[in-house]
Amino acid sequence: LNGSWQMKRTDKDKWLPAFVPGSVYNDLLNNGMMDDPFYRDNEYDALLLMEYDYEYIKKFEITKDFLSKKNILLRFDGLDTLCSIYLNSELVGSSKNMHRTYEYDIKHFVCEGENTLSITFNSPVKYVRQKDAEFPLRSSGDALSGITHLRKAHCMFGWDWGPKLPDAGIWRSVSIIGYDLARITDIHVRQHHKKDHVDLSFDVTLDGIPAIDTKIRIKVTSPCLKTTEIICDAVSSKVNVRIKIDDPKLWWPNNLGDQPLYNVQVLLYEKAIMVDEKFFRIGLRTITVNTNKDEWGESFEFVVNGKAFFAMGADYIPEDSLLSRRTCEKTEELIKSCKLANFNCIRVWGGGHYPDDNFYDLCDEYGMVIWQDFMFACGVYRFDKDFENETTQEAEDNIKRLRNHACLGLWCGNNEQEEGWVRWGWSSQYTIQLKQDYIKQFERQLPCIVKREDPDTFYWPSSPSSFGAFTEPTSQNFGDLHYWGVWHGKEPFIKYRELFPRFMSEFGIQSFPDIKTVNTFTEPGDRNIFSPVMESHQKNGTANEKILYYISQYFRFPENFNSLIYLSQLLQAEGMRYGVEHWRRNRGRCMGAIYWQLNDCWPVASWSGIDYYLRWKALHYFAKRFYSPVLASAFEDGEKISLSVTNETDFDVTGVLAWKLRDQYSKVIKDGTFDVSIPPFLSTEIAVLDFSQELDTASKRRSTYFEHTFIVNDITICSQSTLFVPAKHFDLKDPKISFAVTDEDTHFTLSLMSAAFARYVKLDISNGDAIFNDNYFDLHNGEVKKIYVDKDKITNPMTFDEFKEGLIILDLYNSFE
Ligand code: BMA
Repeated sequence: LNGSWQMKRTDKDKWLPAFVPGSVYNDLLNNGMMDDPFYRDNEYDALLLMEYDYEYIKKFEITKDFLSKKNILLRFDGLDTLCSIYLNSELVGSSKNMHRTYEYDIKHFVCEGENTLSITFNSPVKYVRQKDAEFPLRSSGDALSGITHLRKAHCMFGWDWGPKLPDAGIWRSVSIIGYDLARITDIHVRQHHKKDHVDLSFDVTLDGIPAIDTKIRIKVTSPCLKTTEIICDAVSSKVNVRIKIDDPKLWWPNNLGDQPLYNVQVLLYEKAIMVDEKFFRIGLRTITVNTNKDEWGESFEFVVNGKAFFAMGADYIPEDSLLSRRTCEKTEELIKSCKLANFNCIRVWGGGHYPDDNFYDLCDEYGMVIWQDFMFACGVYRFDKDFENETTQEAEDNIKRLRNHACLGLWCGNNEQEEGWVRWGWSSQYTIQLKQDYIKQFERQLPCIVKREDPDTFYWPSSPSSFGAFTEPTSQNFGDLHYWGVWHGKEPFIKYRELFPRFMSEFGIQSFPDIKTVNTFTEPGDRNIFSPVMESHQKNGTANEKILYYISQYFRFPENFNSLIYLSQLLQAEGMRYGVEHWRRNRGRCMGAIYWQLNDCWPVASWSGIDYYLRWKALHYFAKRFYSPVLASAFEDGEKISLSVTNETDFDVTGVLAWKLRDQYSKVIKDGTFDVSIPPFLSTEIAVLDFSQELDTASKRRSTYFEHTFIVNDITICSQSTLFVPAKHFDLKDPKISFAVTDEDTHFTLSLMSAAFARYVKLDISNGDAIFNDNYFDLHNGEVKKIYVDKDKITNPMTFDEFKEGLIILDLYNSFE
């Protein structure tokens, strides 16, 4: 029943054309009834539109043949949120949970010929306001009050990076299902890995009572197209089928191996006629989280196929505040960008909605292990019978939908609830009953459901947590940690180096999005961070002040608006680098660094590394380097530099670690090399170099930098410069960057040179968007740096001349006067 519908505000008469799946905002926009809520500060008018109720209507035909089916169901993959459903003017049902799928028996409501389906959506804003008045519950300070009463993506009501746009509507597919005897409702695949084969166990659930001659056929096709198949009788509504897979091709996280996927087809036959069919893919792997006692406390590490690996990635939020604007193509671009930046893990944060199937399909394909929060975040919930029932069904729906995915690594109860009870004063604000409700929900209900529906996936009560039961949720030595002293607490980046968490699941620094992104929502007069429009695209009240504060700590005062954006992105990227490199140097003790946050849901200043238009900020380019499987990093301490190599691969890495001490014109003052061989999955300190003699005056410290490169098989795999003073105090000289561009078959090649040390060289094109193989890099006088741009990574196809003309180069020296 997707496609064209009609809609109207219930207090108006005029019906408007509508599109399903979609949303109220989407339809109002398409009908010219509202302005784009992302533009300037239109958001506030859009919010007012959600004070009303909206009705959707569709007429459709039912044939005599279809009507004769014994069972006819109306299925909704997603309804947002409070609504009543009428078929031919009779109430079929109502729903109040955006995160669930609904099926209604409509056999007795449908008729032959024309039928009318109508759905009325009630104002979510009025609902939460009323609920909050009846029973006030705290939730994120940046959102409307009362939102934890409603099972609707919390961040739709506002967040510290998100607008208040609590849209409504039919956000996923609607369909009618007709069948006579049985249909497949669910398939659970479990894997038993043996020495040389994998036993797959399929639990197939059928709806209805299978007839005597009902059969199930399961076909599993390997990546090299070898099919193994079994046909068996379906004697009851629960059927177990086992298939042995010889010579299994194992699935691995990105950079640890390939992601072979097996096609699975489950077919249902009645009297030799195929009546239902399900198709999906699986990856053969075991995946769990190890929590073993050790010298520091307890480990917290993902283990795939018996191998513990260091998780590297970012926290994911909903991709679009207007759900109708999300597309498979955009999701693919996002996940591809994660792969390009060497991610192997993504945490789906609990304040949004459960992503679509295609998100998980892509994570299967690109090797992203998913830390999956249940959708509860930063607020107090009232766990009454009704809420328990809703959340049980919601958890079951989503676990069943996602549990066969290769990428699914962990279920987590919620985001920051346990921390909220322990550290944010909730215990003194709320009754003991509500505190007990927390335990009931996250330490009894959800783990029980996970154990029942997906016993092979690890359950973790909260992020962050240590032991559960309100016991030191933010301990460094147990479980995962969120750390916000840097940023919210304005601590310096080096503070990260004092932390030794077992798994860092959130830490972040804000920045402004690219100027091209800013241009999409501003008029020229708005382009000042304190203008009303820029402030309304900055949802963290004190963040602009913090960005300026951090700039003052590390950089000089920016020359203009564009330089301010550039510096804000460098701050963010450098901050994250400080943390990640340190935790990777401490691999073993720490086994994950997931920074806040991967993406944006609208154009905004935020902690994201990729903005709403999927433009990479400096952070994402930095991530590509600091998440590189083999990382050579420098730790500066006064005039000393410690060099380490971290090997997150399954093979020995042998190479040459070369270093140079250079002046600001890149003249080499001193240099050296180390032959290095690092065993798999290990981090080692290679050397500590002391330059106190060479750097005995402030002026030398301000004009000398350290460069290191790691070369494996004649290929430079890491290259980085380190300063001995904050960048603002470094005596940069005009690098007078020059370049040549050549047009190769599939890419443009840039050859860049500089007349002095050039710091953080940023490449961009004004007439499109491109992903460069490297960016925000340093140039050393006397060396040519080659940069490649795949032509297919440029958003709009362009000629060589257009590319050359559009090229923009910025560097630190040119960011201030
Ligand atoms: C974390 C997240 C979000 C928030 C972010 C930045 O705690 O869980 O709630 O957006 O901090 O403040």
